[in-house]
Amino acid sequence: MANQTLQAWVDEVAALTTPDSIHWCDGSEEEILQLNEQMVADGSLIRLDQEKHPGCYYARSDVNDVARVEDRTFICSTKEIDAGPTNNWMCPVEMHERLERLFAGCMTGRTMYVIPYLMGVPGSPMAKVGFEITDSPYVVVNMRIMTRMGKIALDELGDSPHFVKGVHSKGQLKPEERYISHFPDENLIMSFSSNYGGNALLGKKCFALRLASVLARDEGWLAEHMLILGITDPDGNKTFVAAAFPSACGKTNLAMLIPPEAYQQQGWKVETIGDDIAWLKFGADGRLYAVNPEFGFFGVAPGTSMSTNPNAMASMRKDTIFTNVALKPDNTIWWEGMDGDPPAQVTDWKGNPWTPESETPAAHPNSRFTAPAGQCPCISPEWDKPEGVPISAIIFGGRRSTTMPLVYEATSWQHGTYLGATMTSEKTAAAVGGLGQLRHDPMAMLPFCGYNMGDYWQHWLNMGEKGGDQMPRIYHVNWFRKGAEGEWLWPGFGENMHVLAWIVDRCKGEGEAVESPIGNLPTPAALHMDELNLTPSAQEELLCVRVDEWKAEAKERDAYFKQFDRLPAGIKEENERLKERLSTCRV
Ligand code: OXD
Ligand code: MN
Repeated sequence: MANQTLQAWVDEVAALTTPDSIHWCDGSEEEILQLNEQMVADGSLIRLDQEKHPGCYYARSDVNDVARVEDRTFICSTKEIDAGPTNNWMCPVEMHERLERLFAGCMTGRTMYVIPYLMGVPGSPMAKVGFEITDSPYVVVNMRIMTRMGKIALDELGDSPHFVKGVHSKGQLKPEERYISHFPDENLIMSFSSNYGGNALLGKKCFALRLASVLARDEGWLAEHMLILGITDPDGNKTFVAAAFPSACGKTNLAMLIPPEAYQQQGWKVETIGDDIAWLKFGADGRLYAVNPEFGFFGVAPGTSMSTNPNAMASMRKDTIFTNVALKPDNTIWWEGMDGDPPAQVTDWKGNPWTPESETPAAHPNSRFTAPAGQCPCISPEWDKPEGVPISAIIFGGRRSTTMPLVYEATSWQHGTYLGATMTSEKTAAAVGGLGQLRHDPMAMLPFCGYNMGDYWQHWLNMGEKGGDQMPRIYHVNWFRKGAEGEWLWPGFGENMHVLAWIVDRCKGEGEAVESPIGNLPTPAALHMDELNLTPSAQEELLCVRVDEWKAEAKERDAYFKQFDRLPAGIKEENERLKERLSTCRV
């Protein structure tokens, strides 16, 4: 082993955790086959029907370990103020002591796997190397799909001492021993007692968002919870867009959108670059470029079908791991919302018999597929360009039943940053607890920002200063507004193309808009609303800005902002301006 820093760290972790053996992962096909075999033999994986699902496996997690655990996730910066009011903080010395007690001897009787992986495209100035040490072979096979793993990362690292360290043990999966801890000053992640993707696949949320956001602040770039897509318009021009939505709000669906027939005929096309994370950096031309640092999709399964997202269904046609979905007697899989009628009988995600009469879901609402991104039929030819793609627009969105119109446009980068900072959404199953409650989720980064949220907003404002008029335009969308009877007003899915096309038009200096107190709204004609089967009242409601609702929203924002000691002046200013515009506006 040429890299002394790496070897010394691996030795240190092995001395603490005392595994029976150490396996350095090379990321080869044979290695993965052998690990899959081993897990099938010990019962932790089930091989699916290999004709219908070649190379695919099925896993069930512990019933108490099915989602990210935000109350057990910690940012252990030296000073508490640097974690800020939205993160759990613990003094790094104390957290190290606590974790050392838990990790001591935890791999006895187990193999310790050392996973070298790369986040980003090889040779890209944005690529970064990480190592995950784990005692979970399930983590290894998932990391092989989600990251560029093995020799490629070792080659990229060479003898550099700069890499992100991750130590993971599934421990005994006791919830009270669960800690997802980040040490930004040491470039270190330590995760104990969970085997769930977002807590255990350390390249994803822990590195590519929480630690990367800190690196991005220090190095002048952005690490964001954003999908990236390329939109080809009828002139054949491609516009690249990044979009941030809270977990389980349709990012994967939007990233793989198929335009409605009428749009396709005009020449519109959508391609995927990423579905969850974007790293954005200034290019030599001064524009903001984005790369998807991941290599796979870790998508929510329920609701995914040939009608809602055929591209996702095609992405998982082979070499995919399904976790916590339902298993059919013929060793194929099922989940709520899949095409066709529910099967007469399945085994549910807990391993119990299930029929359509059962009162609980067959698949856990946060059950997942882990699929190679390269298998997506609409993957963009630019998805692995080392320099990334130039971003023309950034979209923020939340799940809101009321108040938020279908789409509106910020009038400046500062105003757009304010739109991101004030994002709120109804909670989903991607994290434990509070389903359906409205919560603030700034830039969809609430669970993922590795430092003080006020400083993070300031960093966004600083990026805007630097980029000037080359910065992307910023939008806010809401696919989830409901009518008086609780019905969805907007059809969503492919029809979201109406909104994307307007955004592309705006980026080209076209597309009609009207001013409102909250920002610029499209006219119904600019959205081609008449091509949809919407009632006149739905049309109106979707683009309606109710001043009374917005005054209540602004009041609530005032209260929300009080917790931030480091609220940037630019955000405060936009909040005051909004209130002023609302107060002079006639209802
Ligand atoms: C995810 C999440 O898994 O945001 O992408 O929870
Ligand atoms: Mn996500």
